[in-house]
Amino acid sequence: NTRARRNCAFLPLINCCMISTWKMSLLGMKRAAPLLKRNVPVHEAILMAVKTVEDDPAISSVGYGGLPNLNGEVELDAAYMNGDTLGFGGVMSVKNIKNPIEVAFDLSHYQRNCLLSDIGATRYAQSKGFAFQNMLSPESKKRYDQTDKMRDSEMLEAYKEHDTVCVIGMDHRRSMACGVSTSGLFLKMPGRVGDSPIIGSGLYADSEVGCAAATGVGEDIMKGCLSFSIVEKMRNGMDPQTACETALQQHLQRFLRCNHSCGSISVIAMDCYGNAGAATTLSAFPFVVTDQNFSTQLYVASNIGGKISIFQPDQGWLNSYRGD
Ligand code: SD4
Repeated sequence: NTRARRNCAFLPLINCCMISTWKMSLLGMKRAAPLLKRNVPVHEAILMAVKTVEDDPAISSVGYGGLPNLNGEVELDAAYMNGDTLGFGGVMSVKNIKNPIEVAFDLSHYQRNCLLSDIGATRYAQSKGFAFQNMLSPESKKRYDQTDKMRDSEMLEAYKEHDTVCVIGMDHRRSMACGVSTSGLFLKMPGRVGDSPIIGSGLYADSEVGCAAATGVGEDIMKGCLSFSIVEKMRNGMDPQTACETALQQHLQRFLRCNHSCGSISVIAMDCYGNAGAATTLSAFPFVVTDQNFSTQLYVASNIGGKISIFQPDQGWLNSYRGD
């Protein structure tokens, strides 16, 4: 394909089959890669990667042990989008569902009632036999107890450089999909919903074009429908790296024009040729890529003075990294 070949020359990330947000997704991606190698459908790989993060008590922003809301409860958002059918499912503000991504995936098979919140989502998950558990780990309770709750709610930021896990994948049939899961912003107001389960904001998937996903301050991501914006740029011929950078840049400039300060935002994307891209407002946004040889590597996107660079971190960089 000429378009794919022409673009590849400019891209640092080519021939990919999965891309995910944050260093915390590395183990899940390493578990998912052999599944894709065995030609399983893409959803199995995505669920494996996201569930690994949800289940890890050491990861403090997704699933078990997630960041509590203002009431000290872990309240989770998750979503899944099927790029072949445009099927979308999501759960918002759910408590005690062990793997919200599984419920979101299940809901993505329906044409109606596919985005459920709070009690309705919980009853649905119970009726379908999904696993439940108390998602507040001793560590997340300790973090909550030790934090001053009187902070200005208008100033809430993404938590210490890691938050939502977003996984984009493409299988051997070139079917694409995306799954995301998060506990959202630390000390958020109960019932607050971020970008993650909002189609077009936290994620978008179209196997004819590509997928994109976002992490960061959800209220600010939603104002630009950033994931859809990136996919539309790819639909119009942009490679994923340029699409990520352009969408983010345009969004930041729009914020500037109305004097609205913007919280941190990072985005990833992959087109239907296996080219990938990432952009961020941070000086370091680690992300993970699995290539078509099923080798999984950590990369870093860095924004210095508005210019994005992408590199593979060496041991020295990893030793000094204080994020996830
Ligand atoms: C939210 N976007 O709920 C999520 C949180 C996140 O880095 O990704 N923070 O707003």
